[in-house]
Amino acid sequence: MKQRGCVVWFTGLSGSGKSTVACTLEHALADSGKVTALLDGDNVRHGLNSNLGFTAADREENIRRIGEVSKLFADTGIITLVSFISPYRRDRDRVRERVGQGRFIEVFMKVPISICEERDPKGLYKKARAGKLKGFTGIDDPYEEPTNAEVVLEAETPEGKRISPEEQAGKLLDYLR
Ligand code: GGZ
Repeated sequence: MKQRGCVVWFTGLSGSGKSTVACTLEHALADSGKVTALLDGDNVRHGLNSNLGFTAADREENIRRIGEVSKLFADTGIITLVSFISPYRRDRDRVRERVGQGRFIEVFMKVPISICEERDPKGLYKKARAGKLKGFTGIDDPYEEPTNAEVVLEAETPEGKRISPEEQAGKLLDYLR
């Protein structure tokens, strides 16, 4: 039977764990025989969108193109995992409309900037704080939190216990099922 395509759209700050969870989820889906694709900065910003930077207009165009590509993938029945900051609500909502309600699953990585900054895997927060990197999301550029995300993934329980990427991906898998 043909599987039903959809777009699982991860949004959140740099360092919030979007790509890690997307990758973990992709492996779990592949293990159960699903056909998936993963779009993230590594395969899109270096190719299709290599002419775009981080101004508001460029981010908007980045998300628009990714939205169109993810729709094409989903239309062919692929479970398409998409991992970009996508800081503007309006841009995400446009993709939701294009892909179609019910096929667009917005996943909000609700991780406080303090945790993202502590992780800082590429040292970008440090650079932004030092004024060496301008327009960095969460520091001197906006991030608009989703108000209608289908799934919200947090980094810690209310008691302060860390939630692993495997646990986060598990919650998403339950939702997708
Ligand atoms: C935010 C930036 C910036 C600025 C470079 N602001 O941790 P990363 O490195 O791998 O994730 C960030 C990535 C964000 O690209 P997106 O395509 O997801 O952004 S958007 O959806 O807003 O278009 C970060 C790096 O690129 N990066 N400069 N100024 N992140």
